[in-house]
This record gives sequence, C-alpha cells and structure tokens, in this order.
Amino acid sequence: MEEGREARASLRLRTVLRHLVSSRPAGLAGAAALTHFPTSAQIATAKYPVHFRYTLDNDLLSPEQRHFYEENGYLVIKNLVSDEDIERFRDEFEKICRKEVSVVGLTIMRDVAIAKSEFLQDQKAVTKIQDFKADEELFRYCTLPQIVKYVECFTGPNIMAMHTMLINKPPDPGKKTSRHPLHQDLHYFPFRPADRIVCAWTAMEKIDRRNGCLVVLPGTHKGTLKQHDYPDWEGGVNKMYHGVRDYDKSNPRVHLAMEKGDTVFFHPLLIHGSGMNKTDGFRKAISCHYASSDCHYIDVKGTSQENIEKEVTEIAKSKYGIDSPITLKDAWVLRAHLVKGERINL
Ligand SMILES: O=C(O)CCC(=O)C(=O)O
Repeated sequence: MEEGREARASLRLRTVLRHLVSSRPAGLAGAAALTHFPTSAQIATAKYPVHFRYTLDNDLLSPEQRHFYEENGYLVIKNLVSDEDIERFRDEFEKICRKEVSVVGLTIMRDVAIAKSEFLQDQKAVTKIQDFKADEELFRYCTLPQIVKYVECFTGPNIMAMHTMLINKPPDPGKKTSRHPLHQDLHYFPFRPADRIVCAWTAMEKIDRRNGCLVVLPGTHKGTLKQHDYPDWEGGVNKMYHGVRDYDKSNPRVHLAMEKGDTVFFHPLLIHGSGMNKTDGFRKAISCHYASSDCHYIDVKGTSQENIEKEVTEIAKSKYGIDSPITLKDAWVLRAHLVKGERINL
C-alpha cells in the first residue's frame, strides 16, 4: 500500500520534471534547469523588495534608483536640464520681475523683511513666482521630455502639472527670513493618492549649504500628513511658508548640494525645507508638482488642511478677479494643466 503510493508519487514527480525540462531551452537539464530560476523564498530574501509602492514599473529607473526612492522618498538625477534652457528660464523670470512681461494667473511672492524695508521694482524682494502655466517660456520646463519621462515613473502616463514655481531665494536680509521651514508639500494639495504625486525641482545654479540648499528627512514619505502652522520666527515668516509642527527630531537630515541642471524628484509627504542664503547672490530653482490625472479631489473640511484652504482661496479670488466664494478644488482646477495623456479627474 505504502509502496504503491510512493511509486505513484515518484511517477508524478518524474512527469512534472519532464514537463518543466522540455519547456526550457535545449541544453538545460533536470535539476540544473529547475534551480536556475529563483524560488519565492529566494526572491523574498533578494536585495530589493518585489513589492514597490512609490514607483511604477518602468524601463528608466535602475533597480538601485527605484529602491532608493522607495526607501528615502527622493531621487537626484544629475545634469538633467541644459545650461541653455536654464538661461532662458532665468531671462524670462527677470523680464517678469522688470514687468516687461505680464502673465495671467501668476502670483509674485516677496520676502517679508525685504519688502518691508524698501520698495523694489526688480527681483530683489521676490522670493518666488507661482503658477506660471500661462507663460509659454517657463512652462516649457514642465514639458521637458527628460523631466516628464522620470515623472511618469511616479505618476503613470496621464500627467497633470499642478503647481509651478520659480524660487528666487534672496540674500538673507539678516532676519533669517530666507529660510523655508520644514514641511510636507501634501499639506497644500487637496488631491490624492499622495503616491501618484511627485515634485521635480531643478537647481538653476550651484546650490549648497551656503546659499540655502534643500534639506530632506529621508524616509519621512512613509509617514502621514502632519499638522502645519506658521512657525514662530522672530524675524517674521513669508506668506504661505507653513512649517510642520511635530516630527521626529532624531530623523537624520540630508543637505542636497546640487550642480546647475541637477534635478531632484520627491514625494509630497517627504519632510523638507531649505536653509538661509548666506551669500550675496540669488539662489534660483525651478520646480513643478505633477500628479496623475487619475487622482481625485478631497474635501479638506475638518482636516489639518483647513487652515491652508482659507489662504489659498482668498489668493485665488483676487488673482482671477472672482467675487463669489470659491472652493479649494476650484482653485486647483484653475491652476492644473495637462502635460501628457488624458485629463481624467483633476
Ligand atoms: O526651494 C526652496 O528653497 C524650497 C522650496 C519648497 O520647498 C517649497 O516651495 O515648497
């Protein structure tokens, strides 16, 4: 009885082995062919996880790059934008500051301390310009093929440019107002899921700790959205520069020193900010937040994002000359712009 069962089992095993071997290329035989492919146990202990959450399957990112983003929430790509493009963005920005060009929907933000002390027509007090989708020259940044192909690894094929900025960190006026408090960009965004949103941020010159490079807290993209408020800074805080209230102070910080044209892609939950500009030059960067058009709007009422809703809708009303109340979603529908694929929800 026992012998018969063993014989049948052995026959079944031989049949299975024959089947497997015959489906392998000629030359691979028996056990060698079977062990050639990793078992699930081998995969589980492999160097990189098989399950990716923050990146999508793509032909661009190496396993190391993909793993790095999964673990840290950011990825720097060297030399992605040409000097020529950067000079064109710089020229256009300076024309906007000199009022030689006016752009529908643009917001110009000024440093709280510098703007108070003097009335300046040029870029001296400008900390950033926002929402440049109507400026053909600057918006070219958001459509650069070498940027968009990386963006697609995080968003998928239907890509919206949601938020555009050229940041012009001025020499610090002595009040430390050139700092940007640590924050999570998702605090500003009423759309989800967060994992299908990514920021591209390109250094427009060499940026290091002297002129206020980005500082990131690796791995914090795995956490949740935290409460943000204006920090209690003695010298004042720039408008809309909310800071994260509670975070793990023991989390290591990485200062991203970058060369002109280097670009960092980062997750909207990654806690980041930037330091003081201690030089006498302006520190420029251009950036765009992209989202999959499959993302959906959420209602932020009753959440930690309620405080930003009020500010954003007030700014949007005056920018677009709208009298009636508008919602946060309305403000975002107006700023969003399709870059690639199909506009679905956003
Ligand atoms: O460029 C910088 O200094 C930081 C910009 C930033 O994090 C932001 O505007 O959300």
